[in-house]
Amino acid sequence: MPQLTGGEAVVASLIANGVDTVFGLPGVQMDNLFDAFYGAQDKVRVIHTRHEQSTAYMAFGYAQTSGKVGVCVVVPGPGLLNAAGALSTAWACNAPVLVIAGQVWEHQYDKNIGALHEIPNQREMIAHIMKSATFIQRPEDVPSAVQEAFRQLRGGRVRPVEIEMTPDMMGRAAEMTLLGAAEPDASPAVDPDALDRAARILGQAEYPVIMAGGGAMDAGEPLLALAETLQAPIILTPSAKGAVSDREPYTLSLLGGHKIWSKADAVLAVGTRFDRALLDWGVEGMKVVRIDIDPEEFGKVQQPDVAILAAANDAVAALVDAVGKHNRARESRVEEIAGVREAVSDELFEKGQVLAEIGTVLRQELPDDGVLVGDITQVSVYTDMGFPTYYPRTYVGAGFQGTLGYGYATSLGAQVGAPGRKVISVNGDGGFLYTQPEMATAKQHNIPVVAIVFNDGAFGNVKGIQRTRYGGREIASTLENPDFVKLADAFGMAGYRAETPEQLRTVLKEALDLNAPALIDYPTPPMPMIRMLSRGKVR
Ligand SMILES: Cc1ncc(C[n+]2csc(CCOP(=O)(O)OP(=O)(O)O)c2C)c(N)n1
Ligand SMILES: [Mg+2]
Repeated sequence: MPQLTGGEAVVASLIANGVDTVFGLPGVQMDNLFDAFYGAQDKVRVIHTRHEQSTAYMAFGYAQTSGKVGVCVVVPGPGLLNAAGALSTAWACNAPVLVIAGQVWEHQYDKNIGALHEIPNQREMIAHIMKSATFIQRPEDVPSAVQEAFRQLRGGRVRPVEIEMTPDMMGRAAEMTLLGAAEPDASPAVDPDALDRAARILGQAEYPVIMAGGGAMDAGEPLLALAETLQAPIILTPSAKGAVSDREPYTLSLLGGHKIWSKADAVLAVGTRFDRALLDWGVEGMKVVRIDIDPEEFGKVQQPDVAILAAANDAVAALVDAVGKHNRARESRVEEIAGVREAVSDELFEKGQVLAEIGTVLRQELPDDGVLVGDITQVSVYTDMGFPTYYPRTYVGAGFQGTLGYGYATSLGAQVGAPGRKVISVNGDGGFLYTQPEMATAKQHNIPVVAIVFNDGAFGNVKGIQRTRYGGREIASTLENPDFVKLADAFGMAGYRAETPEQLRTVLKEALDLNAPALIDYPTPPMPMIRMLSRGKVR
């Protein structure tokens, strides 16, 4: 049996699970672990950031574009807390992020004596936004603990997972048996009775629609086949963008979905919390079929008529077969859906012309397999509804967490997870400064993201609300910004300025061609506010 330190065992177990990149920020309690990474540099790339939030954002972005587990490493206490906003974002997006946190020394553990970086009940505190959080007590427990973490990260409803360890245990050697890669649990079998009831509802419906969320990201093929069979539009939430290509004639954004909702008499909701429809649009009188891997989702707001507990791909594929015998004769809805899509783009253009023009430039300049990471800014509100997406995992958002400032660091991880492809990071001037110091990380690790900062000198969303709903009583929403082009220069990257969509096109082309990190400052008057366009009761 080999003798390994706890730290070496962590590294060996990560490698056994196919990890070749981690995002971390060291400190004294992590020195034994980082020393183990030192010895494995030919197998694992360690990308260090300037703030712990960015280790977790990068792990999140990496997971979102690669579909693999993103790993981050942080010191205990403030390090882990610094990462918590990012981890809550990974939680919201069901992203497989493994966070490896330190602890205080063993003789200090759980004593609440004010040891360096000590916070009471660290494990319990972070557990609320983790699928599991585990204190690993002995070096020899590492292989099984890491394997269990990966089992959880690869099956069922995916959520971030935490493991933590004292520095003593990372440094102590013990005899142990290393384990192979974790096998995910088998997905639950599709219940034939539920399947038949669902097929009957959908097949008999006059106007069935499909709504897909992030849980349907890998179910694109059967979703499209089902849409064709039922002539049903597929409403893709922002988290599902790319699951089915927008080149297919059946996809609709939330705004398109909102427009057709009153006509629908049955809905199949796949891998989505479905809150927009249940709480906001209304589903009275509509038959509801839900597919989810998490049984707790079904009854949260309203009991569905049929609930199918299964992986999205399995259940939708089974439905494609099962619907046949119940299905009505159907005329093509393709033309009607095309009309809705046109009405959506007309409305978006009318309500937010400059956003639509910018969105068009972004789509035309970003290759089809390129990745757009949009922070919480007006341009992203537009792209959520109006940015055609062609491949899974090419459009990254913050999910229900709406985490301002998640974008830039996330885009760097997204780029590491999608090497050789183009990545554009869309930011407001407010959100960008959250993780702006990671320009140093982009430069040091040569991560060629092109960041655009839409610079309206404001927390524009907040200011707009203060203007329209609070009688112009503006407070805490005006921003005095650095010169972003000079900032790019200071970090040793190319900086550009554009003030119109056409200027943006010119400099974006140039920046994307550099294959090096770059920043584009886009000074702008207040942007149109289109946030509410897909909201409101329909029935
Ligand atoms: C963590 C977090 N803090 C605060 C907010 C509230 N918030 C939403 S948008 C916004 C302003 C964003 O400003 P900016 O990034 O400049 O984008 P703009 O609206 O100006 O386009 C704020 C403060 C949030 N969503 N998340
Ligand atoms: Mg702004």
